[in-house]
Amino acid sequence: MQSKRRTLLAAACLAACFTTPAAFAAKPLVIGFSQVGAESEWRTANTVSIKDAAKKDGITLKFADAQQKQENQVKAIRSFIAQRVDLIAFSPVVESGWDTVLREAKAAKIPVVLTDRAVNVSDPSLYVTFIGSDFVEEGRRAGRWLLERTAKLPNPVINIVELQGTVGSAPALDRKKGFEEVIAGNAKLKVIRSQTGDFTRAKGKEVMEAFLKAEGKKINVLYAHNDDMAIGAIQAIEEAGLKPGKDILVISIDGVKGAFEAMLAGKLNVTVECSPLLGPQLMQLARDIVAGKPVPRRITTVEGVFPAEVAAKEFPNRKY
Ligand code: GYE
Repeated sequence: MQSKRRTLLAAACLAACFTTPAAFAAKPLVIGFSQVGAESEWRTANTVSIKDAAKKDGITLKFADAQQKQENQVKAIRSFIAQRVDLIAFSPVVESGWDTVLREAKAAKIPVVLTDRAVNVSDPSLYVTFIGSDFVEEGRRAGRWLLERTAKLPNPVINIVELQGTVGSAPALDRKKGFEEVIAGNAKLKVIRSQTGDFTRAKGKEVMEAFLKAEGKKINVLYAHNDDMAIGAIQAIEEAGLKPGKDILVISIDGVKGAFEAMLAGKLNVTVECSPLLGPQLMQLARDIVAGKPVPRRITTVEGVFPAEVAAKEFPNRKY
């Protein structure tokens, strides 16, 4: 009897103790986020989405910009581990070379979430989940648009130049792969030059200038792995006295406002959507993971394709 009463009292006290405001006030969640850099309109929108979502949810965000260098990301992750953040999220600039630092995070029992880009690691338990687009599918969508667009053209051969994203990055590897997979079935379509433009406008322009110098009017199509490189290349095409969107078909990926403006000006033919608005989902995931809830291993962003013909109608709806 006595001991039963004591147990009840203890239970009441426990409940009371944990419901007093001071004891209950949960500490705000702390997330360390290592961003790739600020190389494109897409990236800027992604950073804004993550910062805004953290602020809205009362989450403390420690944000580090790696300026497109893996070594800076490794340093940032180590510093998040040292600060004992609740969760680490990062968008890995390249796919490989993450095993060591992710093992350090695991040893410190800090969960890791990948956003936007994937990694290649030997042990899949080194991260909890990956949220982002299916880049191979984006490449396929770009390829399918080209197949359809060129199906009726009389040209015996259609020469394509490709501006790749950052060397070794998931979107560059996958967008190349998906596109190649689709056009492989059509002997008319040939990639005659393919080089990296590092996802930036300046590099896109520079490399397109070199392509034009080498191949001149032979080029029928430009496939750029992101809008920024396409926008830079459009300038190079115009400076060479050609009409982007007409003399050279221009295909790119992301769907940023700059791409819609280029489509409205008749200089870009299509953009394949890749959404950077990952912030709200990331915050929700972080809360669930820290609370011990199970989360899916892969969360794929839902996206569309926007050809120039729908640009005017879609433009007002664009959020980035
Ligand atoms: O397409 C590009 C950016 O990883 C999906 O990185 C992202 C890519 C995006 O620089 O514009």
